Amino acid sequence: MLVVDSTDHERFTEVQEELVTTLNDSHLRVLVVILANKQDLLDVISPSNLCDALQLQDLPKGHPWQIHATIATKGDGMQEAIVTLRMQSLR
Ligand SMILES: Nc1nc2c(ncn2[C@@H]2O[C@H](COP(=O)(O)OP(=O)(O)OP(=O)(O)O)[C@@H](O)[C@H]2O)c(=O)[nH]1
Ligand SMILES: [Mg+2]
Repeated sequence: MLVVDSTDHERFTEVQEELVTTLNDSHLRVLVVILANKQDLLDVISPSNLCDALQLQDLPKGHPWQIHATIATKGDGMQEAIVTLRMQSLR
């Protein structure tokens, strides 16, 4: 699970690079669940624009991923994201 501060535009490139490095280092082909967090704040990137900013379509080896809009401080979107991860771990 990767939690991204959706207001922190300056760091999307750094996040993208870290994600690719981590996946390249790992032999695991687990689902990556990305939380586009802080969706309650002004000047946020939307989940679909975050997909583009993180170049999720081009992850190494066609790695499976999902993105969820979240507001961690209110719990919004968290249930869905965690249910998805649990279902994946039971497969
Ligand atoms: N409004 C809002 N605040 C949040 C949300 N999720 C976390 N926070 C708050 O964000 C703060 C932490 O911000 P982060 O960006 O995680 O951490 P940071 O201190 O900025 O550290 P770095 O970004 O790693 O440098 C805490 O005060 C949290 O309560 C959210 O969905 N909405
Ligand atoms: Mg921050």
